[in-house]
Amino acid sequence: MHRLRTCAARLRPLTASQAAQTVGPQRPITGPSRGGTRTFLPIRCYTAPVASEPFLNGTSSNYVEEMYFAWMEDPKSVHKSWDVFFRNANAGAPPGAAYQSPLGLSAAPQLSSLVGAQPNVEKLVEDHLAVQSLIRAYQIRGHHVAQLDPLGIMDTDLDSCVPNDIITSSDKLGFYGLDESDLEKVFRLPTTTFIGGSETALPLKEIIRRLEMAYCQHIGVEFMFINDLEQCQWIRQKFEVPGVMQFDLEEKRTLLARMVRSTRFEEFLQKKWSAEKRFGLEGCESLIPALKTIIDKSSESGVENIVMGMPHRGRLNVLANVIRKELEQIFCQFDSKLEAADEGSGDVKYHLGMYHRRINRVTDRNITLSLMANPSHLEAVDPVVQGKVKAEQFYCGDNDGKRVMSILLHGDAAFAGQGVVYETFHLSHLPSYTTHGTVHVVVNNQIGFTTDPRVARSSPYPTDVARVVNAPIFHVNADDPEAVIYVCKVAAEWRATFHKDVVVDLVCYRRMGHNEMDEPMFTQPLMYKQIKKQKPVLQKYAEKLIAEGAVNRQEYEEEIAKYDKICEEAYNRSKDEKILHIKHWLDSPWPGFFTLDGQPKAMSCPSTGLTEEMLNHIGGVASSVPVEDFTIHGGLSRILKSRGEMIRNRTVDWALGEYMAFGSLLQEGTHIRLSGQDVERGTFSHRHHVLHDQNVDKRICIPMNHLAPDQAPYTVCNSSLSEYGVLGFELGFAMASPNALILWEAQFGDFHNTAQCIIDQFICPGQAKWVRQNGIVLLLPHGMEGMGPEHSSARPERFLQMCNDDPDVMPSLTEDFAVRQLYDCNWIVVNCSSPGNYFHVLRRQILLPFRKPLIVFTPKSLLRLPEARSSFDMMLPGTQFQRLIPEGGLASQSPEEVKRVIFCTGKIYYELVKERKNRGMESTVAIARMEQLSPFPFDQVKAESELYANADLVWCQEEHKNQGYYDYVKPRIRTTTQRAKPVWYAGRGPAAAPATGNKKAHLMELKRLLDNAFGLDAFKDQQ
Ligand SMILES: Cc1ncc(C[n+]2csc(CCOP(=O)(O)OP(=O)(O)O)c2C)c(N)n1
Repeated sequence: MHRLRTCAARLRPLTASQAAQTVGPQRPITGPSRGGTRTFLPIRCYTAPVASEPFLNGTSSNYVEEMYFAWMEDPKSVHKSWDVFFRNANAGAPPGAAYQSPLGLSAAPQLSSLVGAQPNVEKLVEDHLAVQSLIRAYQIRGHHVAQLDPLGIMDTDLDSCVPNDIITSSDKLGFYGLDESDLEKVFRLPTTTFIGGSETALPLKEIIRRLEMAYCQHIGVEFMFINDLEQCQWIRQKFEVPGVMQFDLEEKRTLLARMVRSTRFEEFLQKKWSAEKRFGLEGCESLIPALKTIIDKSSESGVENIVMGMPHRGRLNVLANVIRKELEQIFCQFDSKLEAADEGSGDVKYHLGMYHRRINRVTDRNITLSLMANPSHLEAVDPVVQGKVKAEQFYCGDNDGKRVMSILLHGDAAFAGQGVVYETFHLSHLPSYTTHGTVHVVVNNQIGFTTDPRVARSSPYPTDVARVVNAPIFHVNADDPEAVIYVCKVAAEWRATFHKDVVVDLVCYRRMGHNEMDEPMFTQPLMYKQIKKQKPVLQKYAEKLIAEGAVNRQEYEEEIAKYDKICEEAYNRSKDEKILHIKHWLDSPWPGFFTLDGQPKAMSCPSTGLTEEMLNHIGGVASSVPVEDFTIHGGLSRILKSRGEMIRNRTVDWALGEYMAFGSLLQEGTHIRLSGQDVERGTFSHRHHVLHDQNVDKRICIPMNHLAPDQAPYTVCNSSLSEYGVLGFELGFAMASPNALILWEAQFGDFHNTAQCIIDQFICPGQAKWVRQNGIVLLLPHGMEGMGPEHSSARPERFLQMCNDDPDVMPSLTEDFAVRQLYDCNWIVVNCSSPGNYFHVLRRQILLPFRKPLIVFTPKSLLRLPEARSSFDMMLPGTQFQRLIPEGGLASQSPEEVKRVIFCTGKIYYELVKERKNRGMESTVAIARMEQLSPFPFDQVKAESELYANADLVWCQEEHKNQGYYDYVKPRIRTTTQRAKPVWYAGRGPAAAPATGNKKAHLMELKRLLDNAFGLDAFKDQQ
């Protein structure tokens, strides 16, 4: 009921004749429309001065409403002057004429004639509501009829229906109970529109025309789903205020020059290398000025560092004309005879990244632009960019994203199809993951390779995914460069104002097919017939400016000749390039970390041990609550108490081992960030890095941040339930600085497979492809504990299969072998059997003079196994990570008596030790733990197997034979022994699933594998 209350003075329409006197030039109500039916003719001119009541304004409207409703109930209940006013208004008095001075002050005779006109208040209310609804309809659905497709053949929203409530012909006024006779009537405008400019009332015809102008031309604005009034008002203002999209001469000329560069760059490449794939930008040339506008505007609002991620389309153009990579560096990439100066595979030219710091010419301010290298996997780079941006913000203290921001580019098919887009959007508002707004730009060429949108997505627009985070979406016809630039300005301002994501959907076409070698007529014949007829956008825009007199033809031609000359000269210089330096394409340099030649400063690793004092100090923090008046849960008190006891006994369990590593690194100045699902407490309730006050909501304490006043900060954050997005994010975070330990923990190790793309495309081959190192740590809970096929295996076989060390070549065992093989490897894979060794490997990750990804299979039952504790002695100065822990018991004292050496890794070690004891075989069977699986500890395996000359060699694992480590270790152990002995297998048989779901079967399998491991005759048949 209340919603319908409205101010009478606003309702009152002018009569047609009155309106005619006050309103500007008459316009035709309908004009040519798309398909002959859809829209009015746009006319960019706004003049409609209308008088208003002197005492009515936004602030008085509530009061007037009250008066009006009171008057309706009882005219005598209000002052006489209001009575007269409302009578006059209802009788059709125009705005400005309904008010009369109170009776007695002026004569009243003329009033009676108006009052006598019999008010029809109901109709008044209805008409007003109708106009309000109509305005709202354009705001909500105007984009459905906007002319977005430059080709004019597609419905960008995949729906050719015209909404009933958009007035595309005068007969549709009936939907609102209005008709043509109402068109000239003047209506007060609600506060939720800005189409009036400085005017508060307009004739209906003008209202519709202005709504047409704002919402149904070359820009389609989708924003009314945003549930924040201020933000909706902001957008309305940006698009509705008459004349808001005006460009001055200088802007037009700059825009033309940018269009020239964008267009001629592609033409130059096409001319020189017509048989090369480059994924050109033809059909969306306005992308370049679009990006430059976003950058200019953002620089204007204080942004100093922009990290970009983008797919193949137009990438070279962006490198050349947005980031300003030297053209010769780009052109020489086309020369296949160039020799690579760097190790590794390198990558194709349209995947490489880039980092550049320069002066922004528009703002005269410094700006750093980087484009992240990315794999072919579309959208995979999105979360990586966000992580990098978050890190850059974090390290420069940019807490609200005012100095560092991201721009993400997308293809329409990929934006709609790839789930990681959604996962990335969902990070955008989370406190530990937000980058305070990203500008997304979609190159919507209305096709994905050969597939039409109608069979590629179910959502109307490719951009609908952005609606989940209330991001406004600006669709724009990319053949209208001024419209493109305008929405880009608004997008950058939106980001600077609200620090939220925003999407610019550049609706364009693809002139050349998927790439330059492709024949698009096979699959989209009609579309491409139209494309062949389509005048290039540069030509269209140049003709428009020439017609307007903004430039003349000669100036335009000179601009083209100038850029062509730049390209030609760079091309000549590029012929002198003999060597291809992938390092020149580095997106994240780490100044000071390497020597000037890019080499590690040393080829050694200091001891990773700590003083007893330090261990005690960190242990003290780990077992206490370092703030006053903080009530923790009783169960947690017991945990902290038992931690205290362990510290007094000079031992650590898994959680304390981790605490010691983190705590010491923090005190040494290394920032640590641990992210993943439920990491704050730990999935297995062992970590408890965040304490929660039991009496005060959301009051927390992170003891790790109370170690020392000058320590580095510790970030521990529960993530959204995403692996692909969050792992990508952390990888990006780890790219920003080598002086931080960034860890991502999977809830259970097997869940890493939903982040496989990040692992396969970035983590494993990142350095080989893009010469950039990364020290990210993956913590993957792993272990066969009778929990069924899920949650058991972190799939070690997959990580090991992707290690680059040669199984068949025995490396030369130099003094620095251990560190050198770390330097040469693509990643490090470990499965620690003790918290002490876990402690060392974490610390080694930072103390090494280079960075490699570290994959850690972490335990579950070992977290609480008393045998799996480590003494302080294992962690004191001089101690270090043990790649292999040799047999240290009875067997090692008389090695010649030993009949078998069992090599194993991880948790099975404890089962083997128990079984050996039960069988009384301590002097006949040696057990060696391989803690670092890759790079393979050739030297130590050699030493251990040579020590037991009379023993056979067994690899024992609890995983199935086609899984786990066997296929990786077997050929390498054979290589260390020069294939003198077989490597027997004791473990589960091959299987499709990682584990049985039946607990009894699980235990049977375990018994069988232990029987094999200790049955000295078990492999007789296989000899
Ligand atoms: C994850 C992924 N799946 C498939 C492909 C193969 N592929 C390369 S480009 C392309 C079409 C992409 O279409 P769109 O996102 O609209 O970008 P456009 O090429 O049209 O610019 C496909 C399917 C890929 N690169 N990545």
